[in-house]
Amino acid sequence: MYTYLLSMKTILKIGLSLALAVAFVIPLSARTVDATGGSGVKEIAVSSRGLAYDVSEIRVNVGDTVRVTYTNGGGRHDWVVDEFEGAQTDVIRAGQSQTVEFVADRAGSFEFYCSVPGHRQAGMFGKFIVVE
Ligand SMILES: [Cu+2]
Repeated sequence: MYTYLLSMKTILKIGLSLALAVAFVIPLSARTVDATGGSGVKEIAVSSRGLAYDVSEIRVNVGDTVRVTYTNGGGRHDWVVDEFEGAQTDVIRAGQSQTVEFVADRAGSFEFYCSVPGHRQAGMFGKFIVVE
């Protein structure tokens, strides 16, 4: 019985450790935003913490009007996709957000990134995929 209780305690400890690990990992792991369903303007929220966006991949349909609101969680950053006119925020400060709107007028796999020197190289980028 004593051994059983001990092992239950150990199991609970391991469980708690795992739960904590998951709690720490989830907010840091970036998500995919699939906006290929539905119609109308595709509203997409992107934020960042440190040198990482909270979104690793955005998917829209060719011809979609895309409205990206970027919220800066710390530091000085922007959000840019070179291939689409208007897909660029200003470099904004911590706590600020800015919305840009553009038309995803060609299909392909592109990259969104932060244009502050060194940030893209440090991992501040993601995929912007326009589906035919
Ligand atoms: Cu940056």
